[in-house]
Amino acid sequence: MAEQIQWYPGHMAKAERQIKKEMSKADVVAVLGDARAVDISLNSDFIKGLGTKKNVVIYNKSSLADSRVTAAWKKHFTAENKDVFFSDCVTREGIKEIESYFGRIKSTFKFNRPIKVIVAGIPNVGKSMFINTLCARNSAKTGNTPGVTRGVNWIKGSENYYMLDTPGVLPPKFSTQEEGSLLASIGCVKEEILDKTALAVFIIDMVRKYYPDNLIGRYKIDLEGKSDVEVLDDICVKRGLLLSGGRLDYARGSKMILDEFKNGRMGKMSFSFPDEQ
Ligand SMILES: Nc1nc2c(ncn2[C@@H]2O[C@H](COP(=O)(O)OP(=O)(O)O)[C@@H](O)[C@H]2O)c(=O)[nH]1
Ligand SMILES: [Mg+2]
Repeated sequence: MAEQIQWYPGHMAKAERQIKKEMSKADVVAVLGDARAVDISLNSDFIKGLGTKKNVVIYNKSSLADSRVTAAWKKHFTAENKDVFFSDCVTREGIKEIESYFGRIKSTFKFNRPIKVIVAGIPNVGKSMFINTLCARNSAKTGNTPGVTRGVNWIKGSENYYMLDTPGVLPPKFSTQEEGSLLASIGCVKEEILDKTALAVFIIDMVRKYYPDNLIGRYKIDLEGKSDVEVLDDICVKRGLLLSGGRLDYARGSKMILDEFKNGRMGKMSFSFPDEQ
C-alpha cells in the first residue's frame, strides 16, 4: 500500500495501561486472534509482556477460515504442545472444548473459586462476542469496527470462571506492510483512517493469489491477463457501481469489497499458513 496506515491512536496506549492494571487481578489471559490470520493476528509484544502469567491462545471466527488450513495449524500446535484453540461464536464451533478447558485449568489453581479470565487481543477478533457466548448473556458490547469496547466489568460465566472484556490493542508497529494490510482487511483497523481503494486492490491481489475461484465465482468475472485494478473495474461494472457519465464508482466498489471480505462473503479463506513440515 502506498499510504502508511495509522494504527496506534492515543486511546490504544490508554487501553494498554488499563489492561495491564486489570491483568494483575486475572488468573488466566485468553488472547484472541483471527483464524484467518493465525500468528499475524496476535499482538506478540503484548504476549511477551505477560511474563509467567498463564495464557491460552484462541483463534476465533473459524467459520470464516479455510478448514484445511485450520486443520494444518491444529496439527502444528499439537506437535508444539501448545494450548491453542479455534472457535466460532456464530456456529459455536470449539466453544464447549474451551469451556471444559477452563474447568480443567481451574483445578490446577490452589484456591477454590472461579478463575478470572481476562480476554485480550487486537480489535474486532470477537472478544466481546466470545465473552457473550461463554457467559450466555449480552453484557459485552460488540460491533464490527475496532474500538467498541470500554470500561471494566467482570462477568460470571459458570461456576468455573469469570471473564473480563478489554479494548482491542494493536502492536505499535506491524512486522510488514502486508501484515498490516491483512489485519486492516479483516477489520482490525478503524475504517475511517484507511485508503479503501488501496485496500480493496490489496484484497483482490491476495484473494486471486490463494483463492482465485472465490473471486471468479462471487463476481462472475474473468481474471486472465488482468491487473488488480482492472479486476476492481470489472467488479464495479458487474455490480452496476457507476457514477454520472459512466465513470466507475471506486468509493462504493472498494467499500463493498472490504465489507464482503471482512464478513466472509467471498467464502472461507485463510491467509497465514504453517511452515511445511
Ligand atoms: N462469523 C463470525 N463473526 C464473529 C465472530 N465473533 C465475532 N464476530 C463478529 O465480529 C465483529 C466484532 O466482534 P466483537 O465481539 O465486537 O469484537 P471485539 O472488537 O474483539 O470485541 C462483530 O460484527 C461480530 O458479530 C465469530 O466467531 N464468527
Ligand atoms: Mg469488544
